[in-house]
Amino acid sequence: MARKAPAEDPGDSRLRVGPPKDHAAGVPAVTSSLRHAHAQMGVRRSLLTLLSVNQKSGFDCPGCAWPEPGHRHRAEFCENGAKAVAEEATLRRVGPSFFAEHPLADLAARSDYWLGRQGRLTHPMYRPAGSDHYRPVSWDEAFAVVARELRTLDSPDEAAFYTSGRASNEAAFVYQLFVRLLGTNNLPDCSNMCHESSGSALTETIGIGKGSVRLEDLYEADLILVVGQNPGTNHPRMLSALETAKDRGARIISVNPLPEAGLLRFKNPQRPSGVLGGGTRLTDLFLQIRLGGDQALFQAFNRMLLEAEDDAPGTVVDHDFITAHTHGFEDFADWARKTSWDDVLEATGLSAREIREAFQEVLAAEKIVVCWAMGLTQHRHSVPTIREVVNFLLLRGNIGRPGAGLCPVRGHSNVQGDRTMGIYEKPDAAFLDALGAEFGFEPPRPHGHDAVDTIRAMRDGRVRVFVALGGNFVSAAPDTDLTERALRNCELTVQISTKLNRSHAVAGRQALILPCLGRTEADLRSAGEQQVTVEDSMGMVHLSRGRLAPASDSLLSEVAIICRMADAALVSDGPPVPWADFEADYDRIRDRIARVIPGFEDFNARVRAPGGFALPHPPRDERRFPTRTGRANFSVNQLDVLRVPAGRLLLQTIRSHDQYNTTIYGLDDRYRGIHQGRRVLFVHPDDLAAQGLAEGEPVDIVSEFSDGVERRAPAFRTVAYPTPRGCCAAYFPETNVLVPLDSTADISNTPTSKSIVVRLEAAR
Ligand SMILES: Nc1nc2c(c(=O)[nH]1)N[C@H]1C(S)=C(S)[C@@H](COP(=O)(O)OP(=O)(O)OC[C@H]3O[C@@H](n4cnc5c(=O)[nH]c(N)nc54)[C@H](O)[C@@H]3O)O[C@H]1N2
Ligand SMILES: Nc1nc2c(c(=O)[nH]1)N[C@H]1C(S)=C(S)[C@@H](COP(=O)(O)OP(=O)(O)OC[C@H]3O[C@@H](n4cnc5c(=O)[nH]c(N)nc54)[C@H](O)[C@@H]3O)O[C@H]1N2
Ligand SMILES: [Mo]
Repeated sequence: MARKAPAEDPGDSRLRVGPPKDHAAGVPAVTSSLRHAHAQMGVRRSLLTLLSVNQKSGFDCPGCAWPEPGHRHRAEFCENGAKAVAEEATLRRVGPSFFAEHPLADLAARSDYWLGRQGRLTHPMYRPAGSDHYRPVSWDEAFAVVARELRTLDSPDEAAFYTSGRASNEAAFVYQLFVRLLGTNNLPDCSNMCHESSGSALTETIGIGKGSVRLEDLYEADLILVVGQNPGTNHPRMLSALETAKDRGARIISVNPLPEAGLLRFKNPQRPSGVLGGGTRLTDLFLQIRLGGDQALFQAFNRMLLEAEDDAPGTVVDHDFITAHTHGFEDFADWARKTSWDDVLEATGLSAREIREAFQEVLAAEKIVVCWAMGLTQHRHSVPTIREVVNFLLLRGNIGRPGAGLCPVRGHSNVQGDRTMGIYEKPDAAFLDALGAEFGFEPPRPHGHDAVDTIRAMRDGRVRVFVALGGNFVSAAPDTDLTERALRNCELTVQISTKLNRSHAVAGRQALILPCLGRTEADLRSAGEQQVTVEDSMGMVHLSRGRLAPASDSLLSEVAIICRMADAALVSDGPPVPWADFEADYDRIRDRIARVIPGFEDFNARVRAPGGFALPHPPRDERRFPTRTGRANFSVNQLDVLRVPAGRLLLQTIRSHDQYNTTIYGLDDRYRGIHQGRRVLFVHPDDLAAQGLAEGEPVDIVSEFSDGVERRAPAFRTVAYPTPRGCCAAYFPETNVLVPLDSTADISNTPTSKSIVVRLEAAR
């Protein structure tokens, strides 16, 4: 399968490649964010908008899920948060005349960058079967189309309802309620492609699929491992937290195939030393690991910890904790002692000296936090890798005490909250029982489809209606060509969106675009101005209130769209749900959440306290582990060493500094030295030489998988880069075409977007 590069994509003459940077942020970040904001919003609107990001009475930054510190700076936003805000608060508009001018085929040929730049969607639009254009429809007509198509299905399981992690708690709660009243658990979400491996591993081992630290724990840690994460770009506010931790004496080890700028050194523009001086050196030790080598690294640490304990009994391992709170230690320890050094060195690509040096840091630290993101979650063996991180922390009692713990750093600003609200294809019985009791119905029990299974089901005609609450499914999902065919095979696709994207262009036989308010906008309902709530990466729940005038008078809030859709689509003899009341006053929704979901008791009152409230986390709060054994579970994990055939490379697909997932803000990746181009492939210079390629030579990237299908991403320019031998990197979503649908992580079923076997061919 070959796929043409979109016409206005670069990979062309304008691309410039310079040396990568060794530090993040500082003054260039401030100027870059202001330039971007001014271009989208104008100067006055920029200042008003940016000053209310993450303030106690303002809106939650739609950027990432990093928590806000208790005491906030005047401007608690970062360069990339500012870009996320500008992207939504843009003054550009995509209205009916735009759709009259551009047939679907034209839109489908455009790049994500071009589509995103067209602006905010203003009107509900409908593409009737057989038409090559969207035309405006009324909201009532739109909901009637959804109702009609849902009713013609043979089973509610022929519909799937995707959620991207920006949806508020209130929207997510009414959405899953609607879907379950309809009779299915087909609730795939972006988590399936993101932190699902973390959720799977943590639920099994500690009993809750969420991280166990608060911001204060980072400040108090002796040692922080930042593994498989690029915070300088994706969680810039985390750099301030790491800086504070450093001020208080923490050591930091970064584990990453790439020397990411933000990890090495940080110039905080909110400090004089960050503006004028050299900033703070963040990383004390950088382990340049091979892709997928982390399981081996943590197994090696675990073996060394056990051996150090043998040498000096009672000094290394926390026996009291292990005895009182854990299960499976003996089996784990027997297995860990057998870890093969040869395998460790091969899998990690590190030297024994580097591993020993890191281990000295580990041994010297009483309180350890491990942070991670997509570098750990998007491999075949991601779940065992994260289990091994849990083993590592359990050994020394580093879970459930201050300054220590597990810190999976979430992506979308409310992805964690959406899961808490029941956006999950495998809901547990207790949740369904509570939901059914509250609303007087019997929720469906069989598990539904996750993201990958939804694509298979659409491809095979088993799912015929696809509804998306936000996101850009077609570009975010793996195996782009197959996913496009799957979506086009649907009878109806419905996108609830703020901005134009590829998922509007690659549509079912009928398609709807339902434009909604964004976080930054005032949400005026009949009971007055509404606020929504979100949960950050550390389980803090707080309010978010938009201030800006909506992008168009025709927009509805996500909550209103879902309530009206439910009201239109559900049969009238079902249990009575006051959809109109929910839509009028979100407090009514929160009252129900309070009765269904543990930890939300007295929700409306508590969330109005300054800063919101913390959800309970039994392992963190009381060292209670609600697992099947009632204890924290050590696990035994077969070591997976990713071996690649001769002449092949392992490709990871990553974010540039100028994108938010499938939203492309611009064509630069400043920290990695890339300007005005995205079709670049970062390769070790020796691998380039071994392949007989010159730096800068255009190549096709061809992925090889056991299904025998040849997947090709054409015309990438090679960049000699400090990545480990045998490992290369390129940006997503351009490379999603290479990720085979059936190449997923064991257990979590997450696409293996960080380890794809590829060969390079001189471009045709
Ligand atoms: N500005 C901005 N912010 C964002 C996003 C965005 O696109 N733009 N996306 C949001 C979302 S949804 C998410 S999930 C997060 C993503 O945040 P990240 O996970 O930081 O994002 P990626 O670009 O996928 O970077 C993965 C990092 O892991 C490293 N890595 C890859 N494979 C391995 C491995 O096998 N081992 C180790 N140790 N490291 C590895 C890569 O070199 C890279 O540094 O960011 C969120 N925040
Ligand atoms: N190859 C590869 N693929 C990946 C990844 C990778 O690292 N490599 N990362 C994966 C990860 S971690 C994730 S989370 C997914 C992301 O997958 P998604 O969440 O599906 O994708 P986004 O690009 O974040 O979605 C952007 C769109 O969301 C809409 N939007 C923005 N704000 C709002 C809002 O407030 N409300 C509504 N209703 N719509 C809104 C806009 O229309 C915008 O175009 O991609 C995954 N795909
Ligand atoms: Mo994500």
